[in-house]
Amino acid sequence: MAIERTLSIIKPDAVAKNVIGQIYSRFEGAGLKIIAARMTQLSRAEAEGFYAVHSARPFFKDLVDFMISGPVIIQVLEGENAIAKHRDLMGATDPKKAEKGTIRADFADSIDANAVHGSDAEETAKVEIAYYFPALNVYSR
Ligand code: RTP
Ligand code: MG
Repeated sequence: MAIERTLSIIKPDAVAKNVIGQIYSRFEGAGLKIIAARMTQLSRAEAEGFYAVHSARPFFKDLVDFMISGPVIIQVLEGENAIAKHRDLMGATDPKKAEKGTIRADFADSIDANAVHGSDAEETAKVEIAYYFPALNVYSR
């Protein structure tokens, strides 16, 4: 199986709930390595640019407002089949529909405040990693 990289964000609701460590433990428990990370408060322009693919959707403004409502932690995860593995750990977009034991089932409150983001395909992972880590200061071990 291929070693992949994927972009992960711990969203403002999960940072506010103080569950950063618990979420990191799930990544590590699944064999995903954190090879780059930073905590930041996104600007409106940064959040709009990141979610540009959703700019015509009715929930776009709420999504951007939510993403800039507090600090986030952004990381690059690396491992076998990392993109799909990470999405499995996250669970469905709507926490009400997320499988038991997933991050969103356990820590998210609503489809808007849903704890985490994860790249959904190889191409988007590449674009998203470059968006937040243009210099790619990653530390492969
Ligand atoms: P994400 O990009 O944040 O990892 O989430 P996702 O792939 O599971 O879902 P996506 O379809 O990419 O949507 C991005 C974020 O927009 C919000 N959303 N709201 N009200 C709605 O119908 C709706 N649909 C999506 C969610 O917060 C979702 O995480
Ligand atoms: Mg998405």
